[in-house]
Amino acid sequence: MVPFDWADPFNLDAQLTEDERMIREAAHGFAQSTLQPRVIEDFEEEADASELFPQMGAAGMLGVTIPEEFGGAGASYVAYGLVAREIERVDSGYRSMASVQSSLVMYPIHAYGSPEQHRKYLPGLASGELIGCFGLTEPDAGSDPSGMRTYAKKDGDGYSLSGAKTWISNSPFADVFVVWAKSEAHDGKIRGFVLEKGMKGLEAPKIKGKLSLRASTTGMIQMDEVKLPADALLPGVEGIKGPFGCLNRARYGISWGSLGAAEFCYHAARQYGLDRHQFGVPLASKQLYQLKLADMATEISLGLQGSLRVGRLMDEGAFAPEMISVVKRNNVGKALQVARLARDMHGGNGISGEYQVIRHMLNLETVNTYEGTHDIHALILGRAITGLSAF
Ligand code: TGC
Ligand code: FAD
Repeated sequence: MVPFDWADPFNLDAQLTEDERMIREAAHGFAQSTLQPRVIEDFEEEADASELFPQMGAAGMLGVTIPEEFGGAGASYVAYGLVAREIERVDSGYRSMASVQSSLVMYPIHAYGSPEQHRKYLPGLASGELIGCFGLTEPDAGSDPSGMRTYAKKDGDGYSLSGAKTWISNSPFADVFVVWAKSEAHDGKIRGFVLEKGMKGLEAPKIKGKLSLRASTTGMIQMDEVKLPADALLPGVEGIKGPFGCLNRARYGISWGSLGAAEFCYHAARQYGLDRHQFGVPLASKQLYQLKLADMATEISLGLQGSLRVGRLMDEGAFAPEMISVVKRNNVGKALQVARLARDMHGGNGISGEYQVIRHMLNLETVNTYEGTHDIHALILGRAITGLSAF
Protein backbone atom coordinates (compact mmCIF):
# COMPACT_ATOMS: atom_id res chain seq x y z
CA MET A 1 0.00 0.00 0.00
CA VAL A 2 1.04 3.61 -0.56
CA PRO A 3 -0.19 6.79 1.14
CA PHE A 4 -3.05 8.61 -0.64
CA ASP A 5 -2.00 11.85 -2.34
CA TRP A 6 -4.98 14.24 -2.33
CA ALA A 7 -3.35 16.27 -5.14
CA ASP A 8 -2.68 13.24 -7.37
CA PRO A 9 -5.07 10.45 -6.33
CA PHE A 10 -4.08 7.93 -9.04
CA ASN A 11 -0.40 8.86 -9.09
CA LEU A 12 -0.56 10.24 -12.63
CA ASP A 13 3.02 11.38 -12.30
CA ALA A 14 4.25 7.79 -12.10
CA GLN A 15 2.56 7.04 -15.43
CA LEU A 16 4.60 9.67 -17.30
CA THR A 17 7.96 9.24 -18.99
CA GLU A 18 11.00 11.13 -17.74
CA ASP A 19 10.74 13.52 -20.74
CA GLU A 20 7.05 14.16 -20.07
CA ARG A 21 7.76 14.93 -16.41
CA MET A 22 10.47 17.40 -17.45
CA ILE A 23 8.14 19.13 -19.90
CA ARG A 24 5.41 19.30 -17.25
CA GLU A 25 7.86 20.84 -14.77
CA ALA A 26 9.05 23.40 -17.35
CA ALA A 27 5.46 24.31 -18.26
CA HIS A 28 4.53 24.64 -14.58
CA GLY A 29 7.52 26.91 -13.94
CA PHE A 30 6.75 29.10 -16.96
CA ALA A 31 3.04 29.35 -16.18
CA GLN A 32 3.57 30.22 -12.52
CA SER A 33 6.43 32.68 -13.05
CA THR A 34 5.32 34.45 -16.26
CA LEU A 35 1.55 34.03 -16.55
CA GLN A 36 0.25 33.89 -12.98
CA PRO A 37 1.60 37.31 -11.88
CA ARG A 38 -0.26 39.14 -14.68
CA VAL A 39 -3.46 37.18 -15.15
CA ILE A 40 -5.79 39.09 -12.82
CA GLU A 41 -4.95 42.38 -14.55
CA ASP A 42 -5.04 40.90 -18.07
CA PHE A 43 -8.54 39.55 -17.41
CA GLU A 44 -9.75 42.78 -15.80
CA GLU A 45 -8.33 44.95 -18.59
CA GLU A 46 -9.33 42.60 -21.45
CA ALA A 47 -5.68 42.92 -22.47
CA ASP A 48 -4.18 42.12 -25.89
CA ALA A 49 -1.30 40.07 -24.54
CA SER A 50 0.46 39.39 -27.86
CA GLU A 51 3.87 39.85 -26.22
CA LEU A 52 3.29 36.49 -24.52
CA PHE A 53 3.79 34.57 -27.78
CA PRO A 54 7.59 34.98 -27.98
CA GLN A 55 7.77 34.22 -24.27
CA MET A 56 5.76 31.03 -24.75
CA GLY A 57 7.94 30.18 -27.77
CA ALA A 58 11.17 30.66 -25.83
CA ALA A 59 9.81 28.42 -23.06
CA GLY A 60 9.00 25.64 -25.58
CA MET A 61 5.23 25.90 -25.11
CA LEU A 62 4.36 26.24 -28.85
CA GLY A 63 4.27 23.35 -31.32
CA VAL A 64 5.00 20.70 -28.68
CA THR A 65 4.25 17.81 -31.08
CA ILE A 66 5.77 19.46 -34.19
CA PRO A 67 9.15 17.97 -35.23
CA GLU A 68 12.28 19.73 -33.96
CA GLU A 69 13.48 20.50 -37.51
CA PHE A 70 10.64 23.06 -37.70
CA GLY A 71 11.27 24.52 -34.25
CA GLY A 72 8.80 22.33 -32.35
CA ALA A 73 9.63 20.08 -29.40
CA GLY A 74 8.94 16.79 -31.24
CA ALA A 75 7.31 15.53 -28.04
CA SER A 76 4.31 13.28 -27.37
CA TYR A 77 0.62 14.18 -27.34
CA VAL A 78 0.70 13.39 -23.63
CA ALA A 79 3.39 16.08 -23.22
CA TYR A 80 1.21 18.50 -25.20
CA GLY A 81 -1.70 17.75 -22.84
CA LEU A 82 0.49 18.35 -19.79
CA VAL A 83 1.51 21.77 -21.17
CA ALA A 84 -2.14 22.69 -21.77
CA ARG A 85 -2.97 21.61 -18.21
CA GLU A 86 -0.25 23.81 -16.68
CA ILE A 87 -1.14 26.88 -18.75
CA GLU A 88 -4.87 26.53 -18.08
CA ARG A 89 -4.18 26.04 -14.37
CA VAL A 90 -3.53 29.80 -14.65
CA ASP A 91 -6.15 30.76 -17.24
CA SER A 92 -8.15 29.19 -20.08
CA GLY A 93 -7.50 32.29 -22.21
CA TYR A 94 -3.73 31.81 -22.19
CA ARG A 95 -4.20 28.12 -23.06
CA SER A 96 -6.48 29.21 -25.89
CA MET A 97 -3.75 31.45 -27.31
CA ALA A 98 -1.25 28.59 -27.24
CA SER A 99 -3.54 25.82 -28.43
CA VAL A 100 -4.77 27.79 -31.45
CA GLN A 101 -1.15 28.44 -32.39
CA SER A 102 -0.09 24.79 -31.94
CA SER A 103 -3.10 22.69 -32.95
CA LEU A 104 -5.03 24.93 -35.29
CA VAL A 105 -2.25 26.78 -37.14
CA MET A 106 1.02 24.82 -36.86
CA TYR A 107 -0.68 21.42 -37.14
CA PRO A 108 -2.52 22.11 -40.45
CA ILE A 109 0.52 23.82 -41.97
CA HIS A 110 2.63 20.83 -40.98
CA ALA A 111 0.10 18.12 -41.87
CA TYR A 112 -1.42 19.65 -45.02
CA GLY A 113 1.14 22.27 -46.13
CA SER A 114 3.84 22.20 -48.80
CA PRO A 115 7.58 22.03 -47.92
CA GLU A 116 7.76 25.78 -48.79
CA GLN A 117 4.90 26.54 -46.39
CA HIS A 118 6.66 24.48 -43.67
CA ARG A 119 9.84 26.50 -44.08
CA LYS A 120 8.08 29.84 -44.38
CA TYR A 121 5.77 29.64 -41.38
CA LEU A 122 6.60 26.88 -38.88
CA PRO A 123 9.84 28.18 -37.32
CA GLY A 124 8.36 31.67 -36.74
CA LEU A 125 5.18 30.19 -35.27
CA ALA A 126 7.21 27.90 -32.98
CA SER A 127 9.28 30.80 -31.67
CA GLY A 128 6.20 33.02 -31.29
CA GLU A 129 7.60 35.69 -33.62
CA LEU A 130 4.59 34.95 -35.80
CA ILE A 131 1.10 34.68 -34.33
CA GLY A 132 -1.53 32.49 -35.97
CA CYS A 133 -5.31 32.21 -36.00
CA PHE A 134 -7.82 29.70 -37.39
CA GLY A 135 -10.94 30.83 -39.21
CA LEU A 136 -13.68 28.22 -39.41
CA THR A 137 -16.73 29.66 -37.58
CA GLU A 138 -18.94 32.17 -39.39
CA PRO A 139 -21.86 34.32 -38.24
CA ASP A 140 -24.30 31.77 -39.74
CA ALA A 141 -22.17 28.63 -39.42
CA GLY A 142 -21.06 27.70 -35.89
CA SER A 143 -21.91 24.13 -34.90
CA ASP A 144 -22.45 23.38 -38.59
CA PRO A 145 -19.26 24.63 -40.26
CA SER A 146 -20.12 22.73 -43.47
CA GLY A 147 -22.70 25.50 -43.97
CA MET A 148 -19.93 28.10 -44.38
CA ARG A 149 -20.32 30.83 -47.03
CA THR A 150 -16.72 32.05 -47.34
CA TYR A 151 -15.81 31.45 -50.96
CA ALA A 152 -12.60 31.32 -52.98
CA LYS A 153 -13.09 32.32 -56.63
CA LYS A 154 -10.51 31.54 -59.31
CA ASP A 155 -8.43 34.62 -60.03
CA GLY A 156 -5.75 34.07 -62.67
CA ASP A 157 -3.35 31.46 -61.27
CA GLY A 158 -4.55 32.21 -57.74
CA TYR A 159 -7.71 32.94 -55.78
CA SER A 160 -9.91 35.77 -54.57
CA LEU A 161 -11.36 35.13 -51.11
CA SER A 162 -14.51 36.79 -49.74
CA GLY A 163 -16.52 36.15 -46.58
CA ALA A 164 -16.60 36.67 -42.82
CA LYS A 165 -15.39 34.54 -39.92
CA THR A 166 -16.34 35.36 -36.35
CA TRP A 167 -15.28 34.47 -32.80
CA ILE A 168 -11.70 33.92 -33.94
CA SER A 169 -9.07 33.64 -31.19
CA ASN A 170 -5.91 35.73 -31.81
CA SER A 171 -7.21 37.26 -35.09
CA PRO A 172 -6.81 40.99 -34.22
CA PHE A 173 -3.04 40.62 -33.79
CA ALA A 174 -2.42 37.59 -36.03
CA ASP A 175 0.26 37.53 -38.73
CA VAL A 176 -0.85 34.20 -40.25
CA PHE A 177 -4.51 33.30 -40.90
CA VAL A 178 -5.51 29.70 -41.68
CA VAL A 179 -8.92 30.20 -43.30
CA TRP A 180 -11.33 27.52 -44.54
CA ALA A 181 -13.43 28.33 -47.60
CA LYS A 182 -15.46 26.68 -50.35
CA SER A 183 -13.30 26.76 -53.47
CA GLU A 184 -14.64 27.29 -56.99
CA ALA A 185 -11.51 25.71 -58.44
CA HIS A 186 -12.19 22.50 -56.47
CA ASP A 187 -15.88 21.88 -57.25
CA GLY A 188 -17.01 23.97 -54.26
CA LYS A 189 -15.17 21.69 -51.80
CA ILE A 190 -13.79 23.15 -48.55
CA ARG A 191 -10.09 24.01 -48.77
CA GLY A 192 -7.60 25.66 -46.41
CA PHE A 193 -5.80 28.89 -47.34
CA VAL A 194 -2.98 30.74 -45.59
CA LEU A 195 -3.49 34.51 -45.49
CA GLU A 196 -1.05 37.09 -44.17
CA LYS A 197 -1.59 40.27 -42.19
CA GLY A 198 -1.66 43.38 -44.38
CA MET A 199 -3.21 41.76 -47.46
CA LYS A 200 -5.57 44.12 -49.26
CA GLY A 201 -9.20 43.49 -48.30
CA LEU A 202 -8.32 41.63 -45.06
CA GLU A 203 -9.50 43.09 -41.72
CA ALA A 204 -9.58 41.52 -38.24
CA PRO A 205 -11.51 43.73 -35.80
CA LYS A 206 -11.57 42.84 -32.11
CA ILE A 207 -14.77 41.63 -30.40
CA LYS A 208 -14.92 43.70 -27.23
CA GLY A 209 -16.93 43.26 -24.04
CA LYS A 210 -16.58 39.49 -23.48
CA LEU A 211 -17.38 38.46 -19.90
CA SER A 212 -15.47 35.19 -20.31
CA LEU A 213 -11.95 34.44 -21.60
CA ARG A 214 -11.04 38.12 -21.26
CA ALA A 215 -7.28 37.45 -21.17
CA SER A 216 -7.51 36.02 -24.70
CA THR A 217 -8.13 38.33 -27.65
CA THR A 218 -10.99 37.34 -29.95
CA GLY A 219 -12.03 38.96 -33.22
CA MET A 220 -13.52 38.58 -36.64
CA ILE A 221 -11.85 37.96 -40.01
CA GLN A 222 -13.43 40.04 -42.76
CA MET A 223 -12.35 39.24 -46.32
CA ASP A 224 -13.35 41.37 -49.28
CA GLU A 225 -11.87 39.93 -52.47
CA VAL A 226 -8.52 39.18 -50.85
CA LYS A 227 -6.16 38.22 -53.69
CA LEU A 228 -4.14 35.11 -52.94
CA PRO A 229 -1.32 33.51 -54.93
CA ALA A 230 -1.72 29.86 -55.94
CA ASP A 231 0.73 28.79 -53.24
CA ALA A 232 -1.54 30.13 -50.46
CA LEU A 233 -3.59 26.92 -50.79
CA LEU A 234 -2.90 24.10 -48.32
CA PRO A 235 -2.36 21.35 -50.89
CA GLY A 236 -2.66 18.28 -48.67
CA VAL A 237 -6.34 18.09 -47.73
CA GLU A 238 -9.78 18.60 -49.23
CA GLY A 239 -13.17 18.73 -47.48
CA ILE A 240 -14.38 19.43 -43.96
CA LYS A 241 -12.16 16.62 -42.64
CA GLY A 242 -9.28 19.15 -43.00
CA PRO A 243 -10.41 21.47 -40.20
CA PHE A 244 -11.76 18.52 -38.18
CA GLY A 245 -8.28 16.94 -38.20
CA CYS A 246 -6.99 20.10 -36.47
CA LEU A 247 -9.95 20.20 -34.07
CA ASN A 248 -9.14 16.66 -32.90
CA ARG A 249 -5.79 17.93 -31.57
CA ALA A 250 -7.15 21.10 -30.00
CA ARG A 251 -10.13 19.35 -28.39
CA TYR A 252 -7.78 16.76 -26.91
CA GLY A 253 -5.57 19.53 -25.44
CA ILE A 254 -8.66 21.18 -23.97
CA SER A 255 -9.56 17.92 -22.19
CA TRP A 256 -6.30 18.27 -20.21
CA GLY A 257 -6.37 22.05 -19.95
CA SER A 258 -9.85 22.27 -18.47
CA LEU A 259 -8.76 19.91 -15.68
CA GLY A 260 -5.81 22.22 -14.94
CA ALA A 261 -8.36 24.97 -14.29
CA ALA A 262 -10.41 22.52 -12.20
CA GLU A 263 -7.33 21.55 -10.17
CA PHE A 264 -6.67 25.20 -9.36
CA CYS A 265 -10.27 25.52 -8.10
CA TYR A 266 -10.11 22.27 -6.09
CA HIS A 267 -6.83 23.22 -4.41
CA ALA A 268 -8.10 26.73 -3.67
CA ALA A 269 -11.35 25.42 -2.14
CA ARG A 270 -9.45 22.91 0.01
CA GLN A 271 -7.09 25.55 1.37
CA TYR A 272 -9.90 28.02 1.91
CA GLY A 273 -11.84 25.41 3.91
CA LEU A 274 -8.81 24.65 6.08
CA ASP A 275 -8.11 28.34 6.75
CA ARG A 276 -11.62 29.73 7.16
CA HIS A 277 -13.37 29.13 10.50
CA GLN A 278 -17.12 29.35 11.03
CA PHE A 279 -19.08 28.02 14.01
CA GLY A 280 -15.71 27.77 15.80
CA VAL A 281 -14.17 25.16 13.46
CA PRO A 282 -12.60 25.04 9.97
CA LEU A 283 -15.16 24.85 7.16
CA ALA A 284 -13.19 21.83 5.88
CA SER A 285 -14.27 19.88 8.97
CA LYS A 286 -17.88 19.90 7.78
CA GLN A 287 -19.34 16.89 5.98
CA LEU A 288 -20.93 18.94 3.20
CA TYR A 289 -17.64 20.71 2.52
CA GLN A 290 -15.76 17.40 2.43
CA LEU A 291 -18.36 15.84 0.11
CA LYS A 292 -17.72 18.62 -2.41
CA LEU A 293 -13.93 18.19 -2.15
CA ALA A 294 -14.33 14.42 -2.57
CA ASP A 295 -16.44 14.94 -5.70
CA MET A 296 -13.85 17.34 -7.12
CA ALA A 297 -10.92 14.98 -6.50
CA THR A 298 -12.89 12.08 -8.00
CA GLU A 299 -13.91 13.85 -11.21
CA ILE A 300 -10.51 15.42 -11.79
CA SER A 301 -8.55 12.22 -11.27
CA LEU A 302 -10.91 10.10 -13.42
CA GLY A 303 -10.85 12.75 -16.16
CA LEU A 304 -7.06 12.93 -16.19
CA GLN A 305 -6.83 9.16 -16.57
CA GLY A 306 -9.18 9.38 -19.58
CA SER A 307 -7.07 12.07 -21.24
CA LEU A 308 -3.88 10.16 -20.54
CA ARG A 309 -5.35 7.06 -22.21
CA VAL A 310 -6.52 9.03 -25.27
CA GLY A 311 -3.13 10.77 -25.48
CA ARG A 312 -1.28 7.44 -25.45
CA LEU A 313 -3.58 6.18 -28.23
CA MET A 314 -2.93 9.35 -30.24
CA ASP A 315 0.80 8.80 -29.84
CA GLU A 316 0.29 5.27 -31.19
CA GLY A 317 -1.90 6.58 -34.05
CA ALA A 318 -4.70 4.36 -32.75
CA PHE A 319 -7.43 6.80 -31.72
CA ALA A 320 -10.97 7.45 -32.94
CA PRO A 321 -12.21 11.09 -32.94
CA GLU A 322 -15.16 9.99 -30.78
CA MET A 323 -12.70 9.17 -27.96
CA ILE A 324 -11.73 12.83 -28.02
CA SER A 325 -15.41 13.82 -27.83
CA VAL A 326 -15.71 11.71 -24.65
CA VAL A 327 -12.85 13.48 -22.88
CA LYS A 328 -13.49 17.01 -24.22
CA ARG A 329 -17.17 16.87 -23.25
CA ASN A 330 -16.72 15.10 -19.91
CA ASN A 331 -13.69 16.99 -18.66
CA VAL A 332 -14.90 20.47 -19.56
CA GLY A 333 -18.36 19.78 -18.14
CA LYS A 334 -16.84 18.42 -14.92
CA ALA A 335 -14.35 21.30 -14.70
CA LEU A 336 -17.24 23.75 -14.95
CA GLN A 337 -19.02 21.94 -12.09
CA VAL A 338 -15.83 22.01 -10.00
CA ALA A 339 -15.35 25.75 -10.64
CA ARG A 340 -18.98 26.51 -9.71
CA LEU A 341 -18.62 24.49 -6.47
CA ALA A 342 -15.34 26.24 -5.62
CA ARG A 343 -16.97 29.60 -6.22
CA ASP A 344 -19.73 28.67 -3.78
CA MET A 345 -17.31 27.26 -1.17
CA HIS A 346 -15.46 30.59 -1.06
CA GLY A 347 -18.67 32.34 0.03
CA GLY A 348 -18.68 36.07 -0.71
CA ASN A 349 -14.94 36.01 -1.42
CA GLY A 350 -15.74 33.63 -4.27
CA ILE A 351 -17.01 36.45 -6.45
CA SER A 352 -13.81 38.49 -6.02
CA GLY A 353 -11.19 38.50 -8.77
CA GLU A 354 -8.50 38.14 -6.11
CA TYR A 355 -9.57 34.58 -5.26
CA GLN A 356 -9.62 33.66 -8.99
CA VAL A 357 -12.23 30.89 -8.88
CA ILE A 358 -14.97 32.97 -10.52
CA ARG A 359 -12.57 33.83 -13.37
CA HIS A 360 -12.03 30.12 -14.03
CA MET A 361 -15.78 29.54 -13.80
CA LEU A 362 -16.51 32.29 -16.33
CA ASN A 363 -13.75 31.10 -18.69
CA LEU A 364 -14.97 27.51 -18.63
CA GLU A 365 -18.36 28.65 -20.01
CA THR A 366 -16.50 29.49 -23.25
CA VAL A 367 -14.48 26.28 -23.16
CA ASN A 368 -17.76 24.33 -22.87
CA THR A 369 -18.96 26.05 -26.07
CA TYR A 370 -15.97 26.28 -28.40
CA GLU A 371 -14.37 23.40 -30.26
CA GLY A 372 -17.81 21.74 -30.43
CA THR A 373 -20.37 22.49 -27.75
CA HIS A 374 -21.10 20.05 -24.92
CA ASP A 375 -24.27 18.96 -26.72
CA ILE A 376 -22.63 18.66 -30.16
CA HIS A 377 -20.13 16.20 -28.65
CA ALA A 378 -23.09 14.26 -27.16
CA LEU A 379 -24.55 14.05 -30.67
CA ILE A 380 -21.21 12.96 -32.16
CA LEU A 381 -21.20 10.15 -29.59
CA GLY A 382 -24.93 9.46 -30.14
CA ARG A 383 -24.26 8.97 -33.85
CA ALA A 384 -21.36 6.61 -33.16
CA ILE A 385 -23.42 4.62 -30.66
CA THR A 386 -26.62 4.30 -32.73
CA GLY A 387 -25.50 4.83 -36.32
CA LEU A 388 -28.17 7.57 -36.53
CA SER A 389 -27.28 11.25 -37.00
CA ALA A 390 -29.31 13.61 -34.80
CA PHE A 391 -27.62 16.90 -35.72
P1 TGC B 1 -19.53 14.63 -41.08
O1 TGC B 1 -20.54 14.15 -42.09
O2 TGC B 1 -19.62 14.11 -39.70
O3 TGC B 1 -18.06 14.36 -41.66
C1 TGC B 1 -17.65 14.92 -42.89
C2 TGC B 1 -16.25 14.42 -43.19
O4 TGC B 1 -15.37 14.79 -42.15
C3 TGC B 1 -14.82 13.62 -41.51
N1 TGC B 1 -14.77 13.88 -40.06
C4 TGC B 1 -13.65 13.89 -39.37
N2 TGC B 1 -12.37 13.72 -39.74
C5 TGC B 1 -11.43 13.82 -38.79
N3 TGC B 1 -11.73 14.10 -37.50
C6 TGC B 1 -13.00 14.30 -37.09
N4 TGC B 1 -13.26 14.61 -35.83
C7 TGC B 1 -14.03 14.21 -38.04
N5 TGC B 1 -15.38 14.36 -38.00
C8 TGC B 1 -15.82 14.13 -39.25
C9 TGC B 1 -15.77 12.50 -41.87
O5 TGC B 1 -15.13 11.26 -41.82
C10 TGC B 1 -16.16 12.91 -43.27
O6 TGC B 1 -15.06 12.60 -44.12
P2 TGC B 1 -15.31 12.16 -45.66
O7 TGC B 1 -13.96 11.78 -46.17
O8 TGC B 1 -16.29 11.02 -45.60
O9 TGC B 1 -15.90 13.36 -46.35
O10 TGC B 1 -19.59 16.21 -41.08
P3 TGC B 1 -20.72 17.19 -40.64
O11 TGC B 1 -20.58 18.42 -41.45
O12 TGC B 1 -22.06 16.48 -40.64
O13 TGC B 1 -20.24 17.50 -39.15
C11 TGC B 1 -21.04 17.31 -38.08
C12 TGC B 1 -20.41 17.83 -36.75
C13 TGC B 1 -21.48 18.38 -35.86
C14 TGC B 1 -19.75 16.64 -36.07
C15 TGC B 1 -19.35 18.90 -36.98
O14 TGC B 1 -19.81 19.86 -37.81
C16 TGC B 1 -18.79 19.52 -35.71
O15 TGC B 1 -17.89 18.98 -35.07
N6 TGC B 1 -19.27 20.74 -35.32
C17 TGC B 1 -18.67 21.52 -34.26
C18 TGC B 1 -17.92 22.69 -34.86
C19 TGC B 1 -16.67 23.04 -34.11
O16 TGC B 1 -16.15 22.28 -33.33
N7 TGC B 1 -16.16 24.21 -34.37
C20 TGC B 1 -14.92 24.62 -33.78
C21 TGC B 1 -14.41 25.90 -34.40
S1 TGC B 1 -12.74 26.24 -33.96
C22 TGC B 1 -12.78 26.72 -32.37
O17 TGC B 1 -13.77 26.69 -31.71
C23 TGC B 1 -11.49 27.15 -31.84
S2 TGC B 1 -11.55 27.75 -30.24
C24 TGC B 1 -9.94 27.48 -29.88
C25 TGC B 1 -9.43 28.16 -28.72
O18 TGC B 1 -9.50 29.41 -28.62
O19 TGC B 1 -8.84 27.41 -27.88
P1 FAD C 1 -24.62 27.54 -32.35
O1 FAD C 1 -24.11 26.52 -33.28
O2 FAD C 1 -25.59 28.54 -32.87
O3 FAD C 1 -25.27 26.79 -31.09
C1 FAD C 1 -26.14 27.43 -30.15
C2 FAD C 1 -26.72 26.35 -29.24
O4 FAD C 1 -27.48 25.41 -30.02
C3 FAD C 1 -25.68 25.50 -28.50
O5 FAD C 1 -26.17 25.17 -27.22
C4 FAD C 1 -25.57 24.23 -29.32
O6 FAD C 1 -25.17 23.10 -28.56
C5 FAD C 1 -27.01 24.09 -29.80
N1 FAD C 1 -27.11 23.33 -31.05
C6 FAD C 1 -26.53 23.60 -32.25
N2 FAD C 1 -26.83 22.66 -33.15
C7 FAD C 1 -27.62 21.75 -32.53
C8 FAD C 1 -28.24 20.53 -32.93
N3 FAD C 1 -28.12 20.05 -34.16
N4 FAD C 1 -28.99 19.87 -32.02
C9 FAD C 1 -29.12 20.34 -30.73
N5 FAD C 1 -28.54 21.48 -30.29
C10 FAD C 1 -27.80 22.17 -31.18
N6 FAD C 1 -14.14 29.44 -33.95
C11 FAD C 1 -13.11 29.37 -34.85
O7 FAD C 1 -13.30 28.96 -35.99
N7 FAD C 1 -11.85 29.75 -34.49
C12 FAD C 1 -11.55 30.22 -33.25
O8 FAD C 1 -10.39 30.55 -32.96
C13 FAD C 1 -12.61 30.33 -32.29
N8 FAD C 1 -12.38 30.87 -31.06
C14 FAD C 1 -13.44 31.13 -30.23
C15 FAD C 1 -13.23 31.87 -29.06
C16 FAD C 1 -14.31 32.20 -28.25
C17 FAD C 1 -14.09 33.06 -27.05
C18 FAD C 1 -15.61 31.72 -28.56
C19 FAD C 1 -16.79 32.04 -27.68
C20 FAD C 1 -15.82 30.98 -29.70
C21 FAD C 1 -14.75 30.69 -30.56
N9 FAD C 1 -14.95 30.02 -31.79
C22 FAD C 1 -13.93 29.91 -32.70
C23 FAD C 1 -16.31 29.67 -32.22
C24 FAD C 1 -16.87 28.42 -31.56
O9 FAD C 1 -16.28 27.27 -32.10
C25 FAD C 1 -18.40 28.42 -31.77
O10 FAD C 1 -18.92 29.42 -30.92
C26 FAD C 1 -19.02 27.07 -31.46
O11 FAD C 1 -18.63 26.10 -32.42
C27 FAD C 1 -20.55 27.13 -31.40
O12 FAD C 1 -21.09 27.77 -32.52
P2 FAD C 1 -22.15 28.97 -32.32
O13 FAD C 1 -21.57 29.94 -31.35
O14 FAD C 1 -22.51 29.46 -33.67
O15 FAD C 1 -23.41 28.31 -31.63
